[in-house]
Amino acid sequence: MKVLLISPNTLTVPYPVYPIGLDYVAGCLAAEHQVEIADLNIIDREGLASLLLDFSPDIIGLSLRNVDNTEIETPLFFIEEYKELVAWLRARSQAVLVCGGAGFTILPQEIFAALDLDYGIIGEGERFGLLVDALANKHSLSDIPGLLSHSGPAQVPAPWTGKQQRHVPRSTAHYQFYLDHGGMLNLQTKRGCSFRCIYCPYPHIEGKTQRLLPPDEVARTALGLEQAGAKYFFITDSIFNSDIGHSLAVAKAFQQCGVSIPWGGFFAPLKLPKGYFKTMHEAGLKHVEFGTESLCRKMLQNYRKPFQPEDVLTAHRQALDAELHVAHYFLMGGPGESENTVQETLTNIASLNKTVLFFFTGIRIYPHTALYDLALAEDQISATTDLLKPVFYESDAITHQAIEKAILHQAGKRINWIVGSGGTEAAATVSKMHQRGYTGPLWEYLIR
Ligand code: B12
Repeated sequence: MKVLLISPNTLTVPYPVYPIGLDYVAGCLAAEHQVEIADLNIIDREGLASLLLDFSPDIIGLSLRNVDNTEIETPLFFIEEYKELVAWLRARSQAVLVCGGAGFTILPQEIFAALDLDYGIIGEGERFGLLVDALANKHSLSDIPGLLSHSGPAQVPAPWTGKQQRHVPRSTAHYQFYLDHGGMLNLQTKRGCSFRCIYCPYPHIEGKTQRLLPPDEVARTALGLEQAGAKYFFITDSIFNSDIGHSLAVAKAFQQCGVSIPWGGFFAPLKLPKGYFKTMHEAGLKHVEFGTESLCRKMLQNYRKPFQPEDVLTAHRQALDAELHVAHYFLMGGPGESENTVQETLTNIASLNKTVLFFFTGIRIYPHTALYDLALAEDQISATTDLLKPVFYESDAITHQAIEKAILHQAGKRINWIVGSGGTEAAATVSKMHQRGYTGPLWEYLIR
């Protein structure tokens, strides 16, 4: 079979993100199939039309990562673009159209209904290999877990336990766009999230139990990407330090393997062993992005975060002591948020020195979360509410506009307080810096 995998994600906020998911999808295909990857950051419509003509794929796999930008004040919604792309592909190709990806996994039925697709695969993309084999051999598709089709909905599949292999393309052309726009490629060291934060779809996307990749395998992939020109890695794990021992083992493997470029990722401000960040720093860690969400004790409890405000301050200090660049993300407006809880967070933020703060002031309601159940019980949504277009939770004690006003008031002229991802203005600055050869996430230039 000839398989064309397409990444339609051309969003440049906060910077262009390499479509790592498709490397895993390509890696699961049996050797007898031919595979091409078309990344719409690299190839334009004219190029894609030629590829469709020359390669003539039997199956097209579409990676649907982002549904929207989850920003209440400056919303972007991508489904119309995907709809247009699917119609465009249908007009030029007879190929079977299959969709998957993180965004798709959150709202599969809704996206399947909105786009003219043949199949959708919920969850990990490794099942795509089963579909391709079954279609090639005209076998029944009924026992492929998580496969959505016109003959019916699919169950959420159990975590993939078969072979999982990242296909790391050798041609530099495949990466050049990312090398020219910040030099950042990405790495996964494990799948799954066992935290229970009420608003978060990650356990649904990746599974609730953690599956760890062998550290030496991660390090070998990292070295391959470094040799292909990467200047920086982002570790895409939901929370890199949720398994402290594994994160340390990965860091050690980087050192043993000779990985020499800097890297960063998402961390939780948990209680950490002494010297944790120092060891990480020695292995190349440069940027720490803490998913702090609130500095109000009651709100952290309401969100079911596994840490307290004092843990945040300790982890922050430990990271600074290890000479790392530190950012904190805040998610405000959840159940129980009020003027008082917002003020508590803003007051406690004063203790976070030398940092960048990203504020999101509305929480998108995702299915399969405790926030969904709560919004249902509070009649904010009904069982038939279409959540494809973002619906944000409303606290009955404060509006998201009032939260934003309070943040902006407290921020004053400080440039290290950013609401959302910074929008088009930040994207333009990032793009200029990339043109001048700056690499990495770049928020470190805003640290105050
Ligand atoms: C890491 C991450 C980031 C990092 C990325 C850094 C980097 N250099 O890679 C940063 C912080 C920059 C970021 C930014 C944003 N992110 Co983000 N991010 C993630 C996260 C945690 C992991 C994504 C990832 O790479 N996973 C690892 C890879 C291997 O998995 P994968 O791509 O999902 O692919 C697997 C499957 O999905 C599937 N698959 C993928 N493609 C295909 C195709 C087919 C055909 C099939 C069958 C299967 C398949 O197979 C793969 C292997 O199993 C996810 C949440 C999550 N846990 O998934 C959010 C997530 C993807 N992000 C999200 C969003 C919204 C954003 C932003 C728009 C936020 C913002 N306002 O700035 C931006 C967009 C950036 C951009 N340019 O696209 C949302 C998307 C959902 C939505 N509402 O649209 C998610 C799901 C988080 C959430 N809110 O729930 N993000």
